[in-house]
Order: sequence, then C-alpha cells, then structure tokens
Amino acid sequence: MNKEEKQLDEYIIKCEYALEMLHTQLDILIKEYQIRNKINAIEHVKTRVKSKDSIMKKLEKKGYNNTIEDIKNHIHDLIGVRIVCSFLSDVYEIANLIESNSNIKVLTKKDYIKNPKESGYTSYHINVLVPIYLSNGVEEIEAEIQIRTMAMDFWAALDHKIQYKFPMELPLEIEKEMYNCSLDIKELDRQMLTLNEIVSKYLDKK
Ligand code: 0O2
Repeated sequence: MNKEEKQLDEYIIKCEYALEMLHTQLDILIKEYQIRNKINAIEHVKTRVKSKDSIMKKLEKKGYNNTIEDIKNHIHDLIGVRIVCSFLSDVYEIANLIESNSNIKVLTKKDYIKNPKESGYTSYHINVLVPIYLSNGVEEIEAEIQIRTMAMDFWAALDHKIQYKFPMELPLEIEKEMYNCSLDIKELDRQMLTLNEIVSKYLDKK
C-alpha cells in the first residue's frame, strides 16, 4: 500500500466517525420535528461514506490528482446524508431547521428545487462542517446533506442507474426524456402538496 492509499484509508475512518456524529445530530432534530408536528414527515434517512472507487472516478472526471489534499479540497460529498420527505413543504422545513441550528456549521446551500440542474435533477443540498474530536485536537470534515421528496428521490435513483449504464455521454433522446419526467415529478409534488393541505383541513375540523 502506497502513502496516498494509507492516507485515504485513515481519512475514510475519520469520515465514518464524522458521519456517525452528524447522523445522531440530525436524528434528534428530525425526531423533535416529528413529535412537534405529530406526523411522519420523513420517509427515510440514508447515509454513506463515498467508496474509494467512486472517489477515484470523481477525481479523474474532474481532472484532479488522487492525493489527500485534492480529495479534501475538491470532493465535497465524501460524507453523504440523504433525507427523503413526504412533501415539498417538509423539505424546506427540515432545511430551515438544519440551517438555523446553532450546533451545525453550514458551509453552502444549493436549492436545486428552485433552480434545477440541466438534467432536471431537483433536491436541496446543504454542505456542513462536522467536528471530530481526536487525541491530538479537533478536525472539521465536510459533509453533504441532500433533502428531497420521495418523487424527487425516485427520479434521481433512476437517473443514477441510467447514467451508470452509459459510461459515455447520455444519448440526447434519453436526456430529453429524463428531463420531461422531471417536469412530471415537479407537477406530482405540487398535486401531492395540495392534497395534503386538503387532508389537513378535514382533520383540523374534527
Ligand atoms: P453520487 O454517486 O450520488 O455520490 P461537487 O460534488 O460539489 O464537486 P457538484 O455536481 O457541483 O459537484 O455538486 P452538487 O451539485 O452538490 O452534486 C453532488 C451530488 O448531487 C452528486 O454526487 C449526486 O448525488 C447529486 N446529483 C447532482 N446532479 C445530479 C443529476 O443530474 N442526477 C442525479 N441522479 N444526481 C445528481 P455524485 O458524486 O455526482 O454522485
């Protein structure tokens, strides 16, 4: 094992530790939200530390070296948390809770719901710094939190699968079809939100 590989292995262990810390913090925040609103607004939370294979592919794609410095500086989603919500309103409420929590250090926010990616990808991204407490001091590690609805998650999962099947550029026909599907997803989320508001009105009357 060369020096770079050893450094990456050590860094991945730190990332796993940081992910545990962040997951616990978000878990508390989400549980409090559910208790306060008496609803099950979160469908599921998924976490992962990016695999070595995936890190190398992303570095190569972006034209960086496989050094620990390039990984720390240019791979912003080594630690990933995905929060999948029922409704669009929950996405923004959860994002707001994270951003206003004084214990969470927010680095960047990207609203791909208001400003979707060219592909049609929609999601709300928050990048944060997670402190980890080591014997020789504190180190801060970046993590990416993706918040989206079930419908957005469905689209992104299929898109990911399709992209995986095409190591080359996606054929234009597929790109267009995926983009059209993203518009349908947007409309579905809007309809579901309206439906939820109607359901709430009925329940409030009781
Ligand atoms: P994977 O396999 O999901 O980990 P950055 O990471 O900031 O340097 P970028 O694209 O500017 O690169 O960051 P951004 O916008 O925050 O996107 C990072 C992640 O968002 C991606 O990580 C995907 O998880 C998701 N994402 C962004 N665009 C798309 C898209 O068009 N389709 C799908 N399915 N997901 C998308 P990775 O490492 O690319 O992928």
